[in-house]
Amino acid sequence: MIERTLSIIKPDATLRNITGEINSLIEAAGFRIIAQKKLILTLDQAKKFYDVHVTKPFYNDLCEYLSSEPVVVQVLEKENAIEEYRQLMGATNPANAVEGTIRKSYAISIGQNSVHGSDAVETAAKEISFFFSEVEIVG
Ligand code: DAT
Ligand code: MG
Repeated sequence: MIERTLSIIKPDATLRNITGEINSLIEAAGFRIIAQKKLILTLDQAKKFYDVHVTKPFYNDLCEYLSSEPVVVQVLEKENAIEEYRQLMGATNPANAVEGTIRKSYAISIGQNSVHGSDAVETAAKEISFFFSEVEIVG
């Protein structure tokens, strides 16, 4: 089934000017980037986006990090996009990421791990609508 997933190229990657390199990996893996924009999140927006992690000890650091510098948010479309993008991203901790994944290639640490991807159909729909209206998505 053709799916859509929400991807974020995080501050560590935008700061190092590797958005294009990451987009090349995304496109080479067969995803279509059907919406994309660069923005700086407010702390409140980052907290809302990551509210599922509110009880975690790393929540405050995570939200401050995500709102510290520009991010590129994008909608990716592909067969089985949600699971396949998780595979292309690699493990949350780059020390555990498989060769050839985005996080293995680019992540600095478990926190500064270069990319976000939705983890389920419901969260993908919620996260896409957090950033994009229907007219901004060109599938
Ligand atoms: P993922 O981004 O792979 O979906 P997650 O949803 O469990 O991982 O966590 C969201 C982000 O929070 C993750 O990309 C980086 C940060 N994070 C997760 N676990 C962490 C930890 N143990 N220490 C510091 N930051 C962590
Ligand atoms: Mg997650």
